[in-house]
Amino acid sequence: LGRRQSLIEDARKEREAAAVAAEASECTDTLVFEEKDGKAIINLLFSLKGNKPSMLSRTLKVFETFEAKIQHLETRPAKKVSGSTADLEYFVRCEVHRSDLSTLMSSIRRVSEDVRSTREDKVHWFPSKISELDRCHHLVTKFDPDLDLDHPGFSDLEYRKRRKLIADIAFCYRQREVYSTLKSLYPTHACKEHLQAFQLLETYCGYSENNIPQLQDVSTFLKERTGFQLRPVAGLLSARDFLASLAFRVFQCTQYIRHASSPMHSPEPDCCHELLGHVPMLADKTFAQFSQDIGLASLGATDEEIEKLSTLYWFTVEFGLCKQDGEVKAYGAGLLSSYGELLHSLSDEPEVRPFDPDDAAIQPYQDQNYQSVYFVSESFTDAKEKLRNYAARIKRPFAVRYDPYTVSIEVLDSP
Ligand code: HBI
Ligand code: NLE
Ligand code: FE
Repeated sequence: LGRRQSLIEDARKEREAAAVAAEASECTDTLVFEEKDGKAIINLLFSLKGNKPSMLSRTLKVFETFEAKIQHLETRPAKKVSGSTADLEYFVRCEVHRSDLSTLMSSIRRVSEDVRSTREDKVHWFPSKISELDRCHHLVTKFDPDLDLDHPGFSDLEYRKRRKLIADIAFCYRQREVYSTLKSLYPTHACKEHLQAFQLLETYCGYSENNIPQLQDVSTFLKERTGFQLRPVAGLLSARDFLASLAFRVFQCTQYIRHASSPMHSPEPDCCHELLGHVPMLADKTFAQFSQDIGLASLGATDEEIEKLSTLYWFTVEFGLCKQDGEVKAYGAGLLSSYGELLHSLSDEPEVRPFDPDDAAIQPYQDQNYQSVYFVSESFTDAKEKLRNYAARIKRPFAVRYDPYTVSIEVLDSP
């Protein structure tokens, strides 16, 4: 008991540290208005501590200390925030070394109040160059076996050590069970696009029950088929970051394997899920386009829209069914990587509705166990058209276009 208590205590401390770190990186990422040669331009709003005029010079001193070049300074009537006594707020536009940004921010927070970026009032930062996906690194910690007390592997120290090491041949054993059971179900349960790509992956990419292929080899294969590439990720990302990657045809792949106690279903993504569920589907042209379209629709979207798009993603890319030659087959990766749920989804237990983005985007779901509702599409082409129609109705003050030549996002009609 004492041991468990101290594990819980350690986990709490780590979680707190992670939250502080996440907040720190979050605020500087979203702050930057423009970035050039290691310098960042930021737009800040703050009010004075205790509404004392003398605090203004204290705050400006901080900018001086960091050699931040103030390009614009303005006093404005404060927006009334509850609990705040400030009647004025200050707007500063300045240029600062990117590496000083987070210390500058924490120093300003110490001497003034309600420090925020004007960006927070507008749209969310989103990547516009493929290299900026380096900034899409915000992990959702809820499935981390080191932090989540309910994680099936939480009290299994050996497992947690393995998760940290990630690649280990000892993993092959469970892989074999998952692999061979799923493979025997695919001919009757998987859509034909999956079957075809799976065959190719076995022939050319080292897919087999005794081998977990290298991410790079699989990525090269996909790139030749549909331009999708794989990139390693440590765990569950925020929906915003995960979807942004899809806009560039980049798929973020976990590399650890599910806990051996539940081979037939894992609540979180693992390498079985990515390699057996997602990769074969991403080898299909129409499906690849569908995936990128969701990603493009997510760029700069509001939190509400992200929630809807991620729900749409859930009921299509993860748990979608489709009609093929008069039968219903699975194309969702969450089904194709879980033999428990693959059987369940095509049994007569769950409710099955025709795919309609407006309906699917607001359907409540849980991510711990099998789904109770699935959506069935007429075809990928039909699903893609319906999604495009849905995305076109999302209100954004700009439009985005993906330029495949430069692998970057063009923003049109920027405000
Ligand atoms: N992160 N690594 C990873 N893999 C996923 O499949 C994933 C994610 N973050 C969010 C997410 N999926 C879902 O919220 C989607 O609905 C977007
Ligand atoms: N339930 C899936 C599986 O067991 O492979 C993973 C789903 C990830 C969203
Ligand atoms: Fe997935």
